[in-house]
Amino acid sequence: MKPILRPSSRLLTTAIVTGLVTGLAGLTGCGGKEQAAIGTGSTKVSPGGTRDQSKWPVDDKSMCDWKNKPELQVSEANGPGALKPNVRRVYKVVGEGEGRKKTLICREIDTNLDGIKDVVRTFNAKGEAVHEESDRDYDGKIDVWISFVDGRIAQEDMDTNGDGKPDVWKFYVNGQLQRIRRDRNFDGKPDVWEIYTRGKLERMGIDDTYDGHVDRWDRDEVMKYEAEEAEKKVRDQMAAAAADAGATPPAAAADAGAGDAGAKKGK
Ligand SMILES: [Ca+2]
Ligand SMILES: [Ca+2]
Ligand SMILES: [Ca+2]
Repeated sequence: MKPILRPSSRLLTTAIVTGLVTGLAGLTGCGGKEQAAIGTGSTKVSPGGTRDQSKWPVDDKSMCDWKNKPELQVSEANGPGALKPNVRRVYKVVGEGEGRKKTLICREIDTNLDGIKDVVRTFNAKGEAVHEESDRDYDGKIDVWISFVDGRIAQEDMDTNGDGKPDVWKFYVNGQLQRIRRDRNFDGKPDVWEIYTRGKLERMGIDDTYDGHVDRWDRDEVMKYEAEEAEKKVRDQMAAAAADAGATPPAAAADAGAGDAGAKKGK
């Protein structure tokens, strides 16, 4: 009845979010590829937020530092699918009179259109991205931190267990993934080291005793890990599709006995 956009399926939400990514890529103007900073099409709503765009909260949990700073200029814009502004840009004004110009220093977006900002990016005087923080699972806590060098992604830290501290560290050189460190027991220290060549996992070192030293470098481990990840992805996708259809995930049920994934090869 109401003329508002109400995503009724994960597919539609994904389409909106994808549209947003596409829209954003054109906005950044920073040489390198736009790192996908957008959620996975989750229908989750951040604390204090709502999918009803007519009821968005007054406090959007801004992460740009602009309040009480009259020297800064703020612009609000509607991204794709947004009926009210969900993109905020903060500019610094430099110079006087004719030589006056404004530089973008911070941009923040409400990517899932729930009225709460969930990704913020800062820029240097050259207009290059410097740092980004985002709440990709929309639980109200930052879980991804990205650093840029010369406008290209250099490091991405991620919190996968929701304790607010990173446990996956990804390192990039010239925009390409080189290394990943993982902290499996969440003690703040890495215990898996992965080496990538041309974006593909090449070697993996495992610290089984959690003393900070690699116990084994394992190529087989790489194969097993990749097979497990591939299977997990398929299972997640099927479960998500089944959940959307309002049915019991048949794939997940049928798959219950297939825990010994290692032997299976991806198709
Ligand atoms: Ca949001
Ligand atoms: Ca989060
Ligand atoms: Ca963590």
